[in-house]
Amino acid sequence: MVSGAPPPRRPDAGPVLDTPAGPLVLDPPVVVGVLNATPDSFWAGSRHPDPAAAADVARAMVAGGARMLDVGAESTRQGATPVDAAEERRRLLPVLRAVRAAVRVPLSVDTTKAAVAAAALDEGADAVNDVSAGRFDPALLPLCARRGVPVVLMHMKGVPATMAHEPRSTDVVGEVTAFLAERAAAAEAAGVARDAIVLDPGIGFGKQADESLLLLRHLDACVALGYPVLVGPSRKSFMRAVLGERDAGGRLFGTAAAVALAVAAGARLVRVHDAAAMADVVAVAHAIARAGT
Ligand code: HH2
Repeated sequence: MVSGAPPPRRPDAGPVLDTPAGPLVLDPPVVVGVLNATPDSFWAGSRHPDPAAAADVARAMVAGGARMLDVGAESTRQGATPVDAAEERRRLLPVLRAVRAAVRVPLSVDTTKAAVAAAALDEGADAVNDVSAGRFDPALLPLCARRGVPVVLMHMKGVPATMAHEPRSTDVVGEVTAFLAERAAAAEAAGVARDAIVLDPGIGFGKQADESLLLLRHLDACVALGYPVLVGPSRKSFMRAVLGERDAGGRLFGTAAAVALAVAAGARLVRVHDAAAMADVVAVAHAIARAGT
């Protein structure tokens, strides 16, 4: 039987993000390709510190269906050593420049530091992806407000260096949704436009594997906050709970499962390492979720 109406969506759930590169329509959901200008990101296949090689990867991701790219220069993997703003800029800017020259899609910069974000916006980045949701650097949200760019606000418990040892939550879904609502309010109080805010439950960030599974299972609770939701399950270690102790290289199909279910639950953006493969997954999952509506 074909069911009637699609699941109710709040009218303010923002189907478009306005970026300096142009409007980014979030329906169908957007594949965000990950490009890391790092020597130490958790998935070796995402490390592209050489600008020319990064530009080639960016072109290939866009040709494969990525409609946005996220460029970072500081790993946030569990146990990562933090880098200072000068080192982060030194890694990031040549890669960002090369990627900007190579593709037209919106680029976000994956950083928690206002100084790095400002330099990236000056080099042509269009959005900021802050895994600390504006908590690590109080200048970051006001910067996004002044520059009029979208910002991704992500939930993380603790800091990357120690987050593997965070205590379990008794209600991870409630905790994450309350946090995201509070950070969205903080962003709006800092002057960020409501329709420039994207929320992310932060898969793997200071969570046990089963907590990440629960957050994906109940992604509708994040979607119900009324902002576009981004999820980043790509190749992450929460899949160990299901797939066993294989490394990130063995988690492509597990990623596909997480991406498909996230799209069915209403995710508007998926941040992934394998853009072309996940573009197909998103397209089919979205078509199934919308069939008959
Ligand atoms: N995950 C990573 C980094 N940034 N940003 C958002 N908004 N959501 C995520 O899930 C997310 C993120 C970790 O992935 P990656 O960048 O590939 O690894 P590393 O931090 O080791 O560079």
